[in-house]
Amino acid sequence: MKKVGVIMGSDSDLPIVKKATDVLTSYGVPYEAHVFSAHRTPEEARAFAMNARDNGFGVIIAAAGMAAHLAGAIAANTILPVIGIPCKSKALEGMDALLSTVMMPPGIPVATVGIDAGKNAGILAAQIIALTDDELANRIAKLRQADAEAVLAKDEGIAIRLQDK
Ligand code: RP5
Repeated sequence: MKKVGVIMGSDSDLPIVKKATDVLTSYGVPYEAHVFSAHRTPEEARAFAMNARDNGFGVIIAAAGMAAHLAGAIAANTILPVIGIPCKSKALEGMDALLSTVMMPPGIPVATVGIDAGKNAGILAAQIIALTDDELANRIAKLRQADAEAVLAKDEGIAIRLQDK
């Protein structure tokens, strides 16, 4: 199975990234995590992206906050699909990172999830790996079914909860 590359701009992004790696672990998808910054360690980020395909990666998740150029910088140096997670920071509450990540020029796409949406990034990465792995696709389908059943159980209970005082 191909690996997921999980790159964060700073270790301060770790709580968000952990939501993605927890999903990958629960699906049995291998990953490798690094701290590379588009601005502070651009050469390392570039080298990782350029070699990622040859090094057994199938998709890359890139999480960054503020002027979040990490996902775009990675995408510029690989043809692997790149998933961007815009991370919330104090001043603009993640809008800065969201726009920096999502508004890529034509030709270099970044599949951008919501602000701090690490879980969705993990699921999307697993779905991409599952394109060539039927067992993984089945595991993802089963977990989605379990999620649906949890919502159905809430539906059944909601009338009773509305009567609670
Ligand atoms: C970004 O700047 C990082 O991705 C992080 O979200 C933000 C702040 O970084 P630190 O100052 O916490 O290292 O590059």
